[in-house]
Amino acid sequence: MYSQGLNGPAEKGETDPPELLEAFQRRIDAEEKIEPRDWMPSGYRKTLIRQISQHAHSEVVGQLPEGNWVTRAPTLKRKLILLAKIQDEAGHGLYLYSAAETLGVSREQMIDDLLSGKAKYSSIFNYPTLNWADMGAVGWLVDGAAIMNQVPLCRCSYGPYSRAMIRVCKEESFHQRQGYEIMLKMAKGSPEQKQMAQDALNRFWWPALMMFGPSDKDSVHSAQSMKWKIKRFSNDDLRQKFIDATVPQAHYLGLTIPDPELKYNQETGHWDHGEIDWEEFYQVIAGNGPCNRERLEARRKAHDEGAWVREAVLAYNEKQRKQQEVA
Ligand code: BYC
Repeated sequence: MYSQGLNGPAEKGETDPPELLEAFQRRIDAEEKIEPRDWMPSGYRKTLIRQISQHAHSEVVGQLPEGNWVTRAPTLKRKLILLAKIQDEAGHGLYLYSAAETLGVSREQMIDDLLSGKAKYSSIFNYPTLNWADMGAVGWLVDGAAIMNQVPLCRCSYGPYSRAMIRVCKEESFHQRQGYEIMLKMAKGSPEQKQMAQDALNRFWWPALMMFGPSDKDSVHSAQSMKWKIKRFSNDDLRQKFIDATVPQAHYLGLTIPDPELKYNQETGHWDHGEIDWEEFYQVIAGNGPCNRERLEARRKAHDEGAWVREAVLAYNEKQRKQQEVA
């Protein structure tokens, strides 16, 4: 979407006045926040629109794998917790669309790009949620990976994005804990429940690692985004931090990470891991994952069925405006 042509001269800042570019970089280096009305390079604006809108879409599409379990949650309490979590994701989408709008893109445009299949959203949400333990694995691993990626975004150089991320991260932290608590219950439950937890871990481990994006050598945007302090860490560094934090949690659950090459490296103090299947990752982000079509279909259906609500809101606003004119 917006990134198409991101490598053209305008996007690299080559058409922006050099003195403005230098002054902008000085502000970034001095850790000043960039606000919507400030001058910014065209590539900075495009990168943020791309990343923030992808992030917003991920929050919205991310409700779907969990929505699958609302009617099947094992108890009323679990159902309420799950509903609250899903509602939080909708709220995150709202903050993020609002943050992207401050950059001059309309919400309609962003949503059109999602529904037409032009815009990306996180690869993880194209995997199915097959058993109740998947709700645990999603909270523990998916929200866990999201926190690892998003805590540094609280220090992103763009003010509205960084401020939105503070609240998002607080809520993600609750989501991660509720997921781990489900895993704990299942892993310490009956042999069948433990097997369900292991099965969920087996299916979500590698896709969770892919959430951090391609390896550093293949990440097209990282270098520039780090220079602009949109990103603070590389994809591989965040992935490694996530693995180092998560492996002991899996051990505590008594579960096995599905990576035979996973090994603690005494010299580096990190867990070395096996090769990620990048072919699978690129297939999923190209639209060919197990649930890509289903997810977009569900979003299109929701959008169509919500048309009357949007029309009613506009009609109400128009009525209010007319009444104020008369008064
Ligand atoms: N999935 O140069 P790179 C959540 C794309 S929601 C799909 O490294 P960048 C939650 C990338 O966009 C979690 N696409 O890019 C919600 C680029 O394509 P384009 C969402 C991916 O931007 C509900 C290309 O690959 N979090 O937490 O520097 C329930 C090259 O990549 C993915 C965010 O969105 C992927 N996994 O780095 C539970 C966080 N990875 O645009 C939880 C904000 C890469 O050139 N985003 N691509 O066509 C980011 O931090 C960065 O955008 C990324 C990628 C680290 C994801």
